[in-house]
Amino acid sequence: MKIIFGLIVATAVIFLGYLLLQMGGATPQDQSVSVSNVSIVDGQQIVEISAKAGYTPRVSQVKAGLPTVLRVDTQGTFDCSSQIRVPSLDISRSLPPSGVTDIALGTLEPGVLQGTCGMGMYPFELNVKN
Ligand SMILES: [Cu+2]
Repeated sequence: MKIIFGLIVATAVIFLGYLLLQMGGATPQDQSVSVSNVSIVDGQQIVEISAKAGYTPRVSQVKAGLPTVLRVDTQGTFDCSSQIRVPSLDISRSLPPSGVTDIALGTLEPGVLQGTCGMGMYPFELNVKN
């Protein structure tokens, strides 16, 4: 009996380890920080993020003092990240299931600008620096 119990425990541990590996493999992509998703064109700063089951990249590094556009890309997005909000700027927009939507953010002050999906479940942020 002890051997069988030991085998069950060993199998469970291996299975859990496998699950953790799978989850670990998925996170680096989600948490990628500023992979040059920000460009400045004609004095206007464009921040590109994608929306599908959350926002990628989660954190973007942007510059203060420039007119800024949040460019949100959706591709078969039917979850609640298709409703995007930036509460401090009183912005709430519905995104098409697939396409690109530009949202003017105005000129940003230094600080952290927080955004979320419609329900406040998926966060993203713009780290605004001088
Ligand atoms: Cu949500």
